[in-house]
Amino acid sequence: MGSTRIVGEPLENIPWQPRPAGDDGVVWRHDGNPIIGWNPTRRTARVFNSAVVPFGDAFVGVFRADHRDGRPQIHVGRSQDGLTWEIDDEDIKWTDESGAPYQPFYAYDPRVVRLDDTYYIIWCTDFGGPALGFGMTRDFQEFTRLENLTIPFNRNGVLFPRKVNDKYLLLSRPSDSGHTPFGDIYLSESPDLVHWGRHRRVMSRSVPEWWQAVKIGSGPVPIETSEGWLLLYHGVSGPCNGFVYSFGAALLDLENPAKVLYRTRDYLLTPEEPYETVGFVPNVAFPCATLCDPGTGRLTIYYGAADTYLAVAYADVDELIAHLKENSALVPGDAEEFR
Ligand code: BMA
Repeated sequence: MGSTRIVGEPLENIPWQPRPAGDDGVVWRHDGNPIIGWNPTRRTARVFNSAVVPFGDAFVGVFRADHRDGRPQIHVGRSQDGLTWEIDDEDIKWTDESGAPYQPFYAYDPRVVRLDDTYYIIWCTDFGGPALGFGMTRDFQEFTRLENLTIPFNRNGVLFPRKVNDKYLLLSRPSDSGHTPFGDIYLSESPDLVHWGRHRRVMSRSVPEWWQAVKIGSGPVPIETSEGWLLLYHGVSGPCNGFVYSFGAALLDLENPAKVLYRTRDYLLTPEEPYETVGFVPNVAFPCATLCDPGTGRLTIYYGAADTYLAVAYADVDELIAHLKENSALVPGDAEEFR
């Protein structure tokens, strides 16, 4: 571990493989990818863009699972090693705050963040159009649905893992009702996780770097480091036959995360392997979660591949941040607060 200090609890059992000899990438793939393949449970056809967190001495996940009727739902799964998963065949059963049962019509692309002893789940939900759904659990057995975080249209949301200047912070990506040929990352703050305001545009798509020229969206929960908040995000390019989803990283100012300090000029990972380039939706690498061990700087990235598989990649936080600083390209507006 080098000079970057990472804030977080030790995670000595983090899934990990060293960079293979001859690989000079900042991010490298798990050699057993994909870790979840077609038809993982009786009801589900494909598990992909999913969230993983440490839980006790093992791991728990909230998985995007597209059912065989084609509709996505979110399911819980458990793992001892973070790589081999037992996924529930049933979707999460919610009650609302009054105790009444509630089920979203669809639910996808979950992110999970722990704040104190509560795990908050954000997903894309049906609210007369896609919007950010919100709920909580303490034990991954009982789930309480909370007020939606946004009005439509918004499909990508993630909370920071602590309050900053006494406010909860949410990154999200306002969009439209279709496949959205635009999209920037915004920050909103809240005193109570219910009322959101003081919106800021943080980062916009980047016209010169074509891999992120169509739209960008925040990925996993930002990681607090001495150099800033480390954010992985997906970037989309638009060749003639559809979108291509890659991912990169940014560092946001610790005290004012509306300010971008550095941002990858080149993608960190783009679809290359068969499980990324061939599937239900070809050419998608879509990160929704990371695990990080502050002691070693090991970073394990969970990403959906081709809207079909769940895959894992690895990085070293120190190397990633050094790479970011040396290969950064901000776009106009990035290092300011866009109001
Ligand atoms: C986005 C979301 C993601 C998906 C991606 C590629 O709009 O629906 O869940 O991975 O498209 O299909």
